[in-house]
Amino acid sequence: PEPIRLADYRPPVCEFEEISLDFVLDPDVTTVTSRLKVKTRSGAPETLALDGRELTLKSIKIDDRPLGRDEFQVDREHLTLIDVPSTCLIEIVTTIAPRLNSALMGLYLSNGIYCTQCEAEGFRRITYFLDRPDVMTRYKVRIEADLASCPVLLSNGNPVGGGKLANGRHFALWEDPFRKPAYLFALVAGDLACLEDHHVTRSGRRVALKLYADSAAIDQCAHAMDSLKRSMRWDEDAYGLEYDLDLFQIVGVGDFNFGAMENKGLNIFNTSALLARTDTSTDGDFQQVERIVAHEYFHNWSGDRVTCRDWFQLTLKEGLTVFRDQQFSSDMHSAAVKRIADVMLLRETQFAEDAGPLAHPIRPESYVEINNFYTRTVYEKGAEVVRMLHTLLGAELFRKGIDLYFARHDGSAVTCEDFVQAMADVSGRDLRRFMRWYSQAGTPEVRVTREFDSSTGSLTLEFTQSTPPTPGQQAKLPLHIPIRVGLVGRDGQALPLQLAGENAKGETARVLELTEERQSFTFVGLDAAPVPSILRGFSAPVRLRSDLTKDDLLHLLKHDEDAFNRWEAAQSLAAEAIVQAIRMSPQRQPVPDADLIQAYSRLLEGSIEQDHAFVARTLSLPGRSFIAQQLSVIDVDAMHRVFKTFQETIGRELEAPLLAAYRSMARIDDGSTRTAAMAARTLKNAALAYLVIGQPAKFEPLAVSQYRQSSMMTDRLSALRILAEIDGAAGASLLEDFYGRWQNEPLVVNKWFALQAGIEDYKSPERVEALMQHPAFTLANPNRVRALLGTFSMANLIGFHREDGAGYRLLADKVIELDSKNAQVAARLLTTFGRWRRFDLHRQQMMKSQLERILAVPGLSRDSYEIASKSLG
Ligand code: B3K
Ligand code: ZN
Repeated sequence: PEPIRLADYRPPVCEFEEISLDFVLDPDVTTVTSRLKVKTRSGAPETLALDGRELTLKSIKIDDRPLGRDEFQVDREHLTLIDVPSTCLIEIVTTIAPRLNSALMGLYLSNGIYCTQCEAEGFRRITYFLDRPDVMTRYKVRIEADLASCPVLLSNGNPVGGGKLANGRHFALWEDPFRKPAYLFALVAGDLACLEDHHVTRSGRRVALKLYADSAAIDQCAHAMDSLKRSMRWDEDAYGLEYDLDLFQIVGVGDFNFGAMENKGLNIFNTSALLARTDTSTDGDFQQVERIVAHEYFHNWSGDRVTCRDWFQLTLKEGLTVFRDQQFSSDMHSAAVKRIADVMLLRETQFAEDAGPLAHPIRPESYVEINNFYTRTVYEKGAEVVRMLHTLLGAELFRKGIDLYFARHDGSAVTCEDFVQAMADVSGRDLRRFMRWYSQAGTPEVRVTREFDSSTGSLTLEFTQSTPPTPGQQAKLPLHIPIRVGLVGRDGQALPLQLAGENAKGETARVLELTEERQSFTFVGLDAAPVPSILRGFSAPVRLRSDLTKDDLLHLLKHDEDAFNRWEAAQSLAAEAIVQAIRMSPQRQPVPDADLIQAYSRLLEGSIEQDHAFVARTLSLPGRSFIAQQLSVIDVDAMHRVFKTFQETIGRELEAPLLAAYRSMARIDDGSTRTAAMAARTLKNAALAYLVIGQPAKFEPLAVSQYRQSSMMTDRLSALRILAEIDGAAGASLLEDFYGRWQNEPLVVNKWFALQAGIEDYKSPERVEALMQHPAFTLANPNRVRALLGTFSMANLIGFHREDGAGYRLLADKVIELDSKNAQVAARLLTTFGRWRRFDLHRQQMMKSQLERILAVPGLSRDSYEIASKSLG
């Protein structure tokens, strides 16, 4: 397959002023009639190549005249019409088979519910069309289906009619007044229950809110509804953006490739991103639902009203919308904890992506399959790039920039340049160098050293930046990097920051701007050498190497007014100790050093922090992937040993404060999902895990009683996970108990699969193999596949990477089996193999040969081909 290139972008040859779509729904033969009002851009007749895949063409008419066989051509991907008049009406009739659609793109069936997924290129599986985001059209839709099996018929926009037909059929008419690209089209039909509410906008308009789900799940929709109402209010308050239709609908379906989709006025959600109830969902699920509901809602402006010119610009809508949902969550809960969670995710996943064979800039320059580019880089690094603009301009100018962006481009399909230009125009700043963030891949490394001159009372910070080469990009240029800094005095005070040559302003935090390879900044007016606090709030997505000593870090952990950097200090201390222990293992018993343990103990005693989720985060060891990135060769066995010993030691040595924290958090926890109660549970369960790992025999009963007594999924699952991990007496029987209780709740069954797939031991390949034989396992449901195979391959280091290659074979077998059914999910699973060069030669060889085996599969999808070939390249 040939790559598609950004440089080859050409505007479409024609516009569609309007489309009317008529669906006659049937599982095996759905008839789609499309009427397109065409206007060529040249004003002259043009040849028109419409996109289409797996469609059965029934007839074509232009201005009511049926076309003869020699007036069009059809191949696997296009319907080409020759000499289309400059204005005309094209009518195309096709049929499709939703029941057979296992790719879950286009129109498919999920548990008897018809639903659509059109982003990125699913609309072409519904009808022939110019399926590209810069073709925006007004939609009129008619849906006809069986009344009994499909009482609910939905599409975008407003309902404008409907009624009963003969033979137990009925129909509905929908019209969307907003022009939109085809990827935002949606249709849903089925037997769905509805939860209704409403929102009154700031300007006083009443918007009806409807959430649809299976009747068995409708009692799990209240949290999503509440999240939606808060999102609508927040977007009005924070950005002055109001919803623009009288109706907003969300539908949850069980089979979905992604989290959710922002179709205009009719979002379609994976049930895993919509349903939440405290007995079936964890606190993490509650936060995830809130975040995704907000994200999709925010897309109504950043995505739907202003969309992308082409798919290379994907980060234009995704980076901005992720940034907006981060701000929202940060306002709803603890800002520090939210930032920490986001940075952890970025470093563990995006940094790894940026350091591997699949590295790409947030705006890629070419792709084989666009679905492979819904990545951590486009989303999360993209959000960091927007955040840097916010940091460089400040909140006020940033908001002005957003206002200008929406005012200028409302109703159109634009590029990343258009976004940055709005920011440049409101601020008068030169952002040309900043644009390199859009084209340059790889994680920049920023080094900083310091020199204190006691004779002049000045501290000089010397920065250098460099970005390592990535595939296809050897040489890198310097970037525009905002570095937020502060100085912490010897007594723990925040010192005023005065740069040489400036007047004193008294501020204790400020942003330094790196634009060159090497730059230094001198702070004056200092009595004694302070400890610099650099990259506060993680003000840029870079790897920071500083010359801070262990004492400096302990000082920051105690005193830094920036909560993120307090956490970061603890992480650095732990990471350093872990990496050292891995390097010397197995000759010596790895132990965390006494200072770290003492710092943890101080934190637990609660004298420093009142935010319990922050304490839990700060007490947690860094993620496996973050540590792995610091090793030249990933030694999974040594990593496992070291992490385990560290946890055991902390659990044993801090028994008393951990137990005290456990008890006091249990008292604060009122079983609600208020931020404070969730925070208490986070710390409670972190303490429980340490205690049980530290002394399994002694604390197993505590975990068992938590499992038995709590009615909250968060508590149950935490206890069960730790019990299964220590493999004691209770684990196996409680796993059975858990399944017995929840076997009819698909989302809970996913947790049951994921929990077992994630137990790190050497028996896991066999355990996962056996779980695949379980009657509840199916390759047809992406959530289940991700729960079992995704967790096993991404989160079970020693099991997946077992020396005999059993884990690799298992994954490759399933990727191959899945590829012909659902290539998107197969390709996603395959990305783990992309890390093969990071392991020892023996494992490299084994992973590489699985990649080669996959690549040799006849008829392999474009999706998997691209990932496998780039991974080997
Ligand atoms: N825009 C969708 C992603 C669709 C994925 C297509 N492969 C969800 C989101 O980011 O909001
Ligand atoms: Zn999005």
